[in-house]
Amino acid sequence: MSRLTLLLIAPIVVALVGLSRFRPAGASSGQPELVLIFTKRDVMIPMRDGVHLHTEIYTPRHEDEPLPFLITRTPYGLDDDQHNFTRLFSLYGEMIPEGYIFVFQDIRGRYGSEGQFVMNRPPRDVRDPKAIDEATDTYDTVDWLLKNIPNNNGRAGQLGISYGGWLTTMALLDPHPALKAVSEQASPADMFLGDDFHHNGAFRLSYGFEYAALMETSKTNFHFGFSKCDLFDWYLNDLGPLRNANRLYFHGALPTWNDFVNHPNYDVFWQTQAVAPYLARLKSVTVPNLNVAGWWDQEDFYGPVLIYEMLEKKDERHINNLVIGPWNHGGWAHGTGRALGPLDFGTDTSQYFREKVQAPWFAYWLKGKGTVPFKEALTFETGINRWRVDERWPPHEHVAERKLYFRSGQRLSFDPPQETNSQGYDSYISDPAHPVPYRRRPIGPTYPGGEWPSWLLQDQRFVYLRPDVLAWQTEPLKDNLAIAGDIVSHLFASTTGSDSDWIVKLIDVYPESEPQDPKMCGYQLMIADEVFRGRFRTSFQRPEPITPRAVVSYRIDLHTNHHVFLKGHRIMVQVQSSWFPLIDRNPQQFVRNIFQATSGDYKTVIQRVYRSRDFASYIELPVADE
Ligand code: PG9
Repeated sequence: MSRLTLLLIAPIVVALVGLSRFRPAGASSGQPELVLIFTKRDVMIPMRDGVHLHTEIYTPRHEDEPLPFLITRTPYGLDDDQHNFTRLFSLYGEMIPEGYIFVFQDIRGRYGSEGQFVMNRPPRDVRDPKAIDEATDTYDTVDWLLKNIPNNNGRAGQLGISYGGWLTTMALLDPHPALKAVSEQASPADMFLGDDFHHNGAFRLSYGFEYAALMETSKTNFHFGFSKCDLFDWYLNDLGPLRNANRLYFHGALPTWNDFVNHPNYDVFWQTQAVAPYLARLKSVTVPNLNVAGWWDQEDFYGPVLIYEMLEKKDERHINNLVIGPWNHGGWAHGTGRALGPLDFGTDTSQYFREKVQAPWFAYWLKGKGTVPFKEALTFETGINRWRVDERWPPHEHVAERKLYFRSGQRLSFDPPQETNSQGYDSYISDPAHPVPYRRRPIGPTYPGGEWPSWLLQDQRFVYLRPDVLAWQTEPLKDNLAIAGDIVSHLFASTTGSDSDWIVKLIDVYPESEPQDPKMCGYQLMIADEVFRGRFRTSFQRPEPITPRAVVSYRIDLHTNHHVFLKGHRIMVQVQSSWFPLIDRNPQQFVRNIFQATSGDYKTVIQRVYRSRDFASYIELPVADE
């Protein structure tokens, strides 16, 4: 088959299939064209400890020149169609014409592979020659491929999204010399501080519960059977306090849920699983790595940015690069990326990434073709909707930190407040029996599908003016206001309880008149958001009660961003103390372990957010020259 035919067929293949993890099994047709392009081998590759991993290897039929391997490792199954070809090809349509030996592998203990699955298996003790981890499994796989698959060019690349991204990051800790390029995409980096399972110590209830059930009920994906359609209601009333999860539903059978219960603080368990210490030990970056993240990633935004930053410190060759686009979790890998939620970006962002960034990037490093597609950091500037390249991220030149203060009368201003402490605060009652929903009800299951993938873009008017959600906003902006870099919120707050959650949301408020796009009229679009669990304000290892009524200062990282608040828009900040059931309810009185709290431990409290001269709450914005 000629390269021209491949070029014509590959896009059809992409159109035929969807993203397998989010699609109900059997919902898509097969991929007959792939059978014409590839021959398939199904093998069990032996690892150093004797465990065999199920692997599918696809070699282009009509290629004479030696080709590199492109490896995807996954815990979610290869999802073969009726021709026994994996539907994971849907992710790589733009790379098929270039010519690679595609390799797809079930990781240890999942689907067709032997061994035991361990959620985010911590890296091994390197002093133990018999020890295994995801890095050794990748190493052994590459080694076997080089020796057993003919006509390879001695190079391998690896890429993956989320769990697959994390597996890719793990491979970097001990890379096989033939591993010449990787792309970690939305890899979690720390499950206690910022990714799927907790944020700043606050437990991601719906995700943690449903994901533990998904992965550890059987060797294959499993969806927990909820008895209600509105999971807000289910988690509040059918589950109730977290201790009921094992008593009523899991019965101690899910290792990951038990780990949540037994490790409520940032102890050695979470620390040895976090990737930062291992990346810190690397002497230098030796394998080119394309880190990929999405501005509205509902699962893992913290991870890829942290991994980029950690590797950047030892990247003498400038081979550690960053792409952040206007995407949800994995959104760059499928569809055009022209729109997300209510937004139209005016350009096919995902298509652009796959065609003009990812494909040439691997072609360059694995086949020595063309040039690197961009230098250092490529980010999509939302609001104004354009790609920008920077020589570093966050950019330093032409960016100044400015403080946007909370003021009286629900205002936000760059001028600090002057009120005394006794006058300068806003207040609300936080009642754990009536938590604030994190997205519009009814709230469906996380997987499959539903509104989970785009909830971060929902109009925040659905909670605006609730008595337990405070809001402050600027006047309509006289000019565009661009931000590029790290946003931090500094909150001065008190509670009548002895523990508390603080959720901060930075919002772009559209004007009351949007004739071009009426659905956006007055829309409250979340640009950045985060939760902080008050008990961890001085240490994530050793939580401490909050002194009731004491004013406490919180620094809450709202992460990096690249956005333009357009002329006529307003900037808004909302603060609340629950975000349910995304985050479990804080009992609002200090208990040793929230996973063991009883119904009686949950208390209603009065919260104050200060905006006075001495306790001036503000958002630190990286304001950029346009
Ligand atoms: N966000 C998912 C995940 C990754 C790693 C551990 C746990 C969950 C995923 O999409 O793969």
